Amino acid sequence: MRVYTGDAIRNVAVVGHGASGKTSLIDALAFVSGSSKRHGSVPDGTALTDYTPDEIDRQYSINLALAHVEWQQTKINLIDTPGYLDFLGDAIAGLYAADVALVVVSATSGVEVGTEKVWEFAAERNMPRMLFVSLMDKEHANFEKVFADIRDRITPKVVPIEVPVGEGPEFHGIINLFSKKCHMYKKGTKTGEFEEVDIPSEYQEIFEKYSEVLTENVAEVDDELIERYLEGEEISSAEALAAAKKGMAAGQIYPLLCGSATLTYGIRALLNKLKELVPAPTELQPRMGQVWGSAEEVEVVPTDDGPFVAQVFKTISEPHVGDVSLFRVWSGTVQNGAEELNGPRETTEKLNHLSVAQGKDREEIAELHAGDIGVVAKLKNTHTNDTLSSVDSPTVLPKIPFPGPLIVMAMEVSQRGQEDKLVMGLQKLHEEDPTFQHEYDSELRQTIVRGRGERHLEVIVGRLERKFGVKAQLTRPGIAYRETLAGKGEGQGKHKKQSGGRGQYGDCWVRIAPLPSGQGYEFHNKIVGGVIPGKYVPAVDKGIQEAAARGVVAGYQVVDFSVECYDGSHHSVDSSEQAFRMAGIQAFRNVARSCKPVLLEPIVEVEVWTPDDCLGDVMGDLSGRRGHILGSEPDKGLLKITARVPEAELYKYSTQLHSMTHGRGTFSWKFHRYERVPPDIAKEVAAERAKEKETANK
Ligand SMILES: Nc1nc2c(ncn2[C@@H]2O[C@H](COP(=O)(O)OP(=O)(O)OP(=O)(O)O)[C@@H](O)[C@H]2O)c(=O)[nH]1
Ligand SMILES: [Mg+2]
Repeated sequence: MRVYTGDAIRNVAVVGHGASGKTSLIDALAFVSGSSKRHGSVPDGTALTDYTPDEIDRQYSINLALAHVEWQQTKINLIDTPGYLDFLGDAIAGLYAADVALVVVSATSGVEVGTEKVWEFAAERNMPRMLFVSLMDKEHANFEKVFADIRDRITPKVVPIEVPVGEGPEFHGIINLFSKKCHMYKKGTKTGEFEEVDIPSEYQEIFEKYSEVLTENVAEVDDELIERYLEGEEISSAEALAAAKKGMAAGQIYPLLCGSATLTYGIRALLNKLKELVPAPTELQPRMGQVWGSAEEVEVVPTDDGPFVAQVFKTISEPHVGDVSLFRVWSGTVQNGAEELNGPRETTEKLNHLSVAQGKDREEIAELHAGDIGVVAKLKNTHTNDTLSSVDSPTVLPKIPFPGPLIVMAMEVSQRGQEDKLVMGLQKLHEEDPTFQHEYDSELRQTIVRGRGERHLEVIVGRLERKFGVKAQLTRPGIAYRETLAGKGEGQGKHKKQSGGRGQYGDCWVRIAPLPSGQGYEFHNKIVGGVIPGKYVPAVDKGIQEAAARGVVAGYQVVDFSVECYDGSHHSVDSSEQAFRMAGIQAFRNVARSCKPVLLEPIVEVEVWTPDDCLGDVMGDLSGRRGHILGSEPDKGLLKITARVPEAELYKYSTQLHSMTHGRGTFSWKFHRYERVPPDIAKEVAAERAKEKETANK
């Protein structure tokens, strides 16, 4: 592989809804360009960028993956991204590593939820975008309809620069609006070969209609051009193309192309347009970074001779290779074997075996220039989102904003003794995918895992087994219930044992009273006259806390109460700390029961975004989950509902919301406070807990 300088590089993230044909398109681009030896396919499990066992089994993309094509002295880096929203994190990482988003829209399904989502993310980053109508050969393909759909639902600034000749099984050519010529594909071609002909007369009208839209739109990019256009002057294809590039970079137009990855029709034209319309990294504005260790900002300029700055946008852990880091060079040039700095982790890393990736294959390369995308294995302590920079000019780039998790589950190992391996595996998987999180909850005694959806967590279970040999399963997560006391009480705790030799004697009297929510626990020593010697009072306190941790109603920790220890007695020989601790336990058990104990549950505040037409269903569902709706307001083109819902009722909510809103709804949540559980439900929780204890004791 030759070394490319920044001006001859293009970086394209291929994004879109699930099954829109992204992976197939990248495979076709790589094959037609000659950069890949075979034309792979997703159903056969041979696609260049769907190479992991997970992806081959499931026939859809799960991970971001890299490919590149060399086309007319230019290297086009292609980043394949998953369409399923469970794996949105990788789509976002792909967008952050690229300069242009190629949004793939199926010719039969048109704009879908995933299309809208990736469009929004690219828009937030102000990324230039182009669109590709895929699957043009498929039955019921309808270019005109998809174009209208994009215009109405995504952007009015979409401008077709190609028009298909025939659709579905009839699809056999593409009109190029810049060259005003038509490519007729050779039947049976495997590499997108075509014959260039004049536009067929029956397509003249369509050509003129679209041509006008194109010229008008690109002319508007340039004052001089629009003047000439309005005066009826001819605008050359070269001028139109240059204006289209400028307009695309500025977000004034979004070019639309079309084709079929299976038949390789339109693939050469797309390669040309990627080269011609996508800006080279060296043409881009500098990014802003921060000088490591100071608040000073620094421009990261995409030039070969600048100080080296690169960001890791994805890490993949491979069982026998260790971690593989995918990174984008934002400035400078890096040589194979160079030593670079990871400032925040206070480490330097040696970039041995510097490579570029073609699907699962890696090829070593002597150096990478500003704007290029590379791969390196076995970094010591560098993870997704870290910046590597030259030791002399330590820099940190802003982090990629990965979305937070939406679903919580518990995870158990199937075989005892694998717990440590589980933790290690989960940590590795978190490092390669920041949208996946895990922690051990010592109160629930469960490993809690969080992800973007059920499918996401199932994939994690699969990876644990394949990569780390840990068999695990997902279970329902426990809820951190609490208990508190609604009333006051007082009484005695006495521990007395006489069993030959030295006995045990502890005796205390306590008053217990509720405290306001969130106040915690207070202990007041009100002993007078040394009826309990000072050295034993802390033992009473300790005993009370121990008993409170075990609960009264259902075995959950009792919170928010105060204790006054006001009386008691002791024995000069038999009293001990241990005996007073036992007395404290007894006192709490005796008294708390009469203090109207109640069960508390965590309430979370959720924000749910839903399309208007699903509002009724979503509200109804929240109420059914014992939710209390606080209000709704328009937000981000949807309706945002704010509600408070018991955490116990939110199990698998993301799955339900997804199905109610056909994937268009999203939500986020945060802990609000503890509230009393209604009595009938409290009974069920207590019964459930008792059952758990019984099974645990068996
Ligand atoms: N007829 C036809 N089928 C295609 C074409 N491109 C892709 N397909 C099929 O459409 C299905 C989905 O294609 P993929 O390439 O996996 O789509 P994707 O966008 O990568 O999907 P995700 O990875 O799930 O986001 C596969 O069965 C492909 O074989 C095409 O041009 N024509
Ligand atoms: Mg795919």
